[in-house]
Amino acid sequence: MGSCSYNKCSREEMCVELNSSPVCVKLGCRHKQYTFDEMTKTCFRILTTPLLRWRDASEYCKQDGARLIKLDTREKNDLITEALINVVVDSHLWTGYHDHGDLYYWNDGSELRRDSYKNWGYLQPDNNDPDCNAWRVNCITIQNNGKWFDSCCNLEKGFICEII
Ligand SMILES: [Ca+2]
Repeated sequence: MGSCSYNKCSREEMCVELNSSPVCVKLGCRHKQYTFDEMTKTCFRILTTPLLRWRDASEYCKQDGARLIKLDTREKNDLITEALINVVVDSHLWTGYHDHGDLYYWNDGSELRRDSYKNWGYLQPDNNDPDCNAWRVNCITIQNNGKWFDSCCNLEKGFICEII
């Protein structure tokens, strides 16, 4: 027997006690422009307008009470890849991922470690971006095939936010 005082519901769920047992009831995302995925417990929003630089995209997400997405599991990357099929876009979208020196970080400050999930595109990261002068190729995009690329942070692109 348990109670809602010790519930393990996610932030998108509410705990109710049913016959003295805690049950998680799905609430959906608290921002209606976001889509909730049950399996990965992800609330995400794909934006193809406005096109923004990485830093501005990050700020845009914050206005939603969100952040640029952290693609830290295969399931989550697959979820977004599938969602991108329905988006008419052949360019790359910003993720919440950037580098600092030789290290890569998510925008929550956590480091991408050797054993972290990764889905780099062919020969990526190559510290190169054909669309700009290659001196700030430090922000990571996801293409609609799910592969990651390091790109110039100052290019204006679509992006993906998530509420955590
Ligand atoms: Ca690259």
